[in-house]
Amino acid sequence: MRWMIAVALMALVGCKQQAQETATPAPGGATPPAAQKKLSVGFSQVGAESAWRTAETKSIRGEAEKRGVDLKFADAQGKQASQIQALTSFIAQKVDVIVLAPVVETGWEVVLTQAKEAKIPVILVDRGIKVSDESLYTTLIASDFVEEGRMAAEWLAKQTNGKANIYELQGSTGAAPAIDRKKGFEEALQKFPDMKIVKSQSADFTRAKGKEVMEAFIKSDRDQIQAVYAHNDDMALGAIQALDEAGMNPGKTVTLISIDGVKGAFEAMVAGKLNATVECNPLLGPLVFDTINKVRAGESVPKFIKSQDQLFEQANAAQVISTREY
Ligand code: GZL
Repeated sequence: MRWMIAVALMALVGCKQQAQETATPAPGGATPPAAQKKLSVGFSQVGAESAWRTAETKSIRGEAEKRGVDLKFADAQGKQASQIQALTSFIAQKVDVIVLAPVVETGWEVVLTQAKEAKIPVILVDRGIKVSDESLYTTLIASDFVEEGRMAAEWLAKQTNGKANIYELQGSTGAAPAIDRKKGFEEALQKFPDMKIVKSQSADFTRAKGKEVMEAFIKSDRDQIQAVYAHNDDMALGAIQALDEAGMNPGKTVTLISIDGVKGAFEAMVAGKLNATVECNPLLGPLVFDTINKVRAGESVPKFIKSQDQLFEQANAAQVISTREY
């Protein structure tokens, strides 16, 4: 009996010894590349609803490729349930980090608690969330949508000498950019009593819905429409199509301002049909992976890493369009 225990102990020591040998770094201290485990990141993306969104996806997937990251990508097609399913799967696969572009602000506590219990850091990109426990995510990398809304309102007030009937195309219901771009716009408009939002409706950040909602506005209020505020360029481009088809001269008799700064918006400004757009940078790939490296190295990162935004208008669109990366 004793000999069996001795044999078992020797085997145990042998395994430990053997384990130490494989973990012992090669000469020069570096772990052989083959033994280095690839960083694995689970990325849950909203969908592909706009040119901005596809530019963001391209930036994050391209940067992962460049850095040799094992990126597990899930397109939720605009459904929170699909995002929650994707995060649950990432947790089961024991990814090192989760990157989430949350389609809406609420309903994340359960799945993010599971990620926290699994000790998987969560990085939010481009949209924020509302949670009672802010430790459920490490940081948010995004633009300041309230500021974007304010910039749009200030510009429109100047452009229309503080007097306009405004028709608003809102983004997806419950999404942080839709909520905050509306909030910022309305806050700034308080200084201009003759700037009135006459009608406001969601067109879900898509070009098709933007055209549809604008057609309805034209049908009911044709002669009142003086300005359009769209929460993104895709909806503005749909509205321009509807205004053109109705013979209403977008960019001239109807002033339009939107947000994102995608190539299509610059083309519309050069064509004189869109008056201005507030850039919201989607090229977040490098910043996302630099932030992941900091988090994994144990460095502290701010709770909100803000992208800088800039307003572009027809006057400077022509000389800037060739420099646009998305
Ligand atoms: C903004 C992003 C918004 C864009 C839209 O960070 O969440 O969603 O403005 C996109 O184009 O659909």
